[in-house]
Amino acid sequence: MPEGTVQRAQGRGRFISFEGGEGAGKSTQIKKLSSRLNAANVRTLITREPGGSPGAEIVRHLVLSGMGKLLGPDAETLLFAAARDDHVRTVIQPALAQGTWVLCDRFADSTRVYQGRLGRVEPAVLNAMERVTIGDLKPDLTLILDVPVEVGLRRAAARRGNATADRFESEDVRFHEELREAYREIAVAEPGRCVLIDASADADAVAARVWDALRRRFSAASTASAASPA
Ligand code: T5A
Repeated sequence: MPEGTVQRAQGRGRFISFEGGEGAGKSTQIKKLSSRLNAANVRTLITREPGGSPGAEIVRHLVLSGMGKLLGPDAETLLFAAARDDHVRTVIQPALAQGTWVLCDRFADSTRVYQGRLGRVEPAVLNAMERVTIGDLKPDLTLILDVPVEVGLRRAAARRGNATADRFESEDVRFHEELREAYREIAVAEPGRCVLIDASADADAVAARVWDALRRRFSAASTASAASPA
């Protein structure tokens, strides 16, 4: 979108989460979006889950090492919730309050998909954890990057090089297929918040689709009363 059509952010910042399977290109797109928003005079914070705050980064190390898997899906969900609680309180909320746009690599949808759909953790448990950790905080926009499983796993393997696959990358192909399906279902169920982005093209083409989704969601015309990218 022409940079001029994005309004300068005023008041509370916008909260944008990126979701998708392994190697979908979330980190790559977050960096590109941040640069473009900064060029439009929008202050951004790039962060991630699990992690994003000192306390949550410790939990990240635990879960990605496979420790959470040993404890079982319910306990692993509690670990993600503990990390999110710290991250939301100490990083996300303060940044939004200062008018900064928060670009978050994964958020609560990841728990819904990985622990809920794949780990079979009860929705009641997930709802209770969300009440505690995020309360009313929902992303203003969630971009779900969608790629065929083999493409995502190939990208993740190429980026990893000789390092060992982490706890979730090492799950089988059926796991990743179900993961993709679960994300597509969220996009259909919550069209007001989520946009499904075909992320199989080259990174610049995907970045153009991401920008277009932002323009549609936050342009002056569609958000007359709110702070918009702006
Ligand atoms: N998790 C997380 C849960 O189970 N529950 C939760 O509540 C939360 C929050 C986090 C893991 O934790 C799980 C989910 C995850 O398994 P992570 O290390 O943060 O693990 O990994 P991911 O979030 O999966 O992210 P990845 O780093 O694997 O992938 P990205 O960020 O989607 O992809 P990116 O940008 O690093 O790109 C991967 C490679 O592909 C290239 C890049 O250069 C890079 O080499 N690439 C492209 N190549 C071609 N075309 C494009 N369009 C490309 N875009 C990127």
